[in-house]
Amino acid sequence: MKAALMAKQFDVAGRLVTVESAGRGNVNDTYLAVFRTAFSEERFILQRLNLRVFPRPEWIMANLRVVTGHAHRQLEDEADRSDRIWQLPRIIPAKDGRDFITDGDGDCWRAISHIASAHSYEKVQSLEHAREAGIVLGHFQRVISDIPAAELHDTLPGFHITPGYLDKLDAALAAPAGRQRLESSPEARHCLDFIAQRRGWCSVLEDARAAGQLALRPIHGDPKVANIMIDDATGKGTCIVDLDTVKPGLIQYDVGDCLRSCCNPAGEEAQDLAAVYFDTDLCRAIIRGYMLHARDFLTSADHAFLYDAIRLIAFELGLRFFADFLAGDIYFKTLYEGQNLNRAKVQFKLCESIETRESQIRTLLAEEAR
Ligand code: GN1
Ligand code: MG
Repeated sequence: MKAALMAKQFDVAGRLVTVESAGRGNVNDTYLAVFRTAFSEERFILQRLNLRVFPRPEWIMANLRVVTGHAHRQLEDEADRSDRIWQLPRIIPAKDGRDFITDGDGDCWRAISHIASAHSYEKVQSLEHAREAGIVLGHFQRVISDIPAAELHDTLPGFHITPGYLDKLDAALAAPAGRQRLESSPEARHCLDFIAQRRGWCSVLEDARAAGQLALRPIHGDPKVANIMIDDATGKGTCIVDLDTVKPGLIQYDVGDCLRSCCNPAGEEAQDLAAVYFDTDLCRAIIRGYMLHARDFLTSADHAFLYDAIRLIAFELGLRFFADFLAGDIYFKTLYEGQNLNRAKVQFKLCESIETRESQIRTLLAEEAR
């Protein structure tokens, strides 16, 4: 298997024991590699980068160096004052010293250290888990807050700029194959109506940014529940992984993404739409945890746009899945026909649930901001 051959190119002691598929990312392929010597074992995460989504792997790795270097120094400085041992993976270089390798097919592979004795979950497990997710996000945003924007490449231009995803949708619909996919499914036509009713509103964050109300800061970009590692021994969050989308953005993208992911107990892949809803108790727990670190750096305008962010990122992810379904599943990996349409329906159901709970959510956001 190719992953095994690639694993052997990285600089760890011992001989390869196993390489197994790990994680359920929608973009990159992820494996866990295990190496042993006569007296030790080393595990690392091996990934094949999806070059269709990330065409500049050298930028991904340069950013990863900057972010992990900065964060590791900061974590070290704060270690004595911290309520836990915070972690963050490091890059494992190839034996020839490079940060990634390219195989004969042009695929790109990189290795990062494995966070031992910790796990992440596809769905939120409890109120405590939700609170930890909020703490981890706030802590990470604070730790990376002083990385100068000029030191980070834009690895994914247009990421989280919602109106840009409308353009992608329109392009997919302009192609005969896209039109056909739409016409073949009443559910797809329903999704399109759902989007049409929210077209005018969906530039809300970009408008606020253009008007100077919201400022860019380094953000994680993808703080979904599956990227938050929980320490097996203490139940506390220990780190956030998947750092490929760290770049300057609006903190609202992160808060919205964390909440749309953690407050839907049925998860992103739910088959039963009736089980999908936005749980406001989980939302309160996350915001409470998040504010422990974020209260100090959030402006009053930041607070004012949090509700819109929660609604928007659920809508945006639904839009992204839906546009990809119409385009023929070229961005998000799928395991079955219609999976991206189903994912879109889940996010739109969640978005509706957020809309019906607007006043409750606004009230709890105001209460937890104090
Ligand atoms: C993708 O590959 P993964 O699962 O870490 C996507 C995120 C979505 C997420 C939804 C680079 O992340 O934006 O929120 O799927 N990442 C990219 O599960 O597009
Ligand atoms: Mg990701």
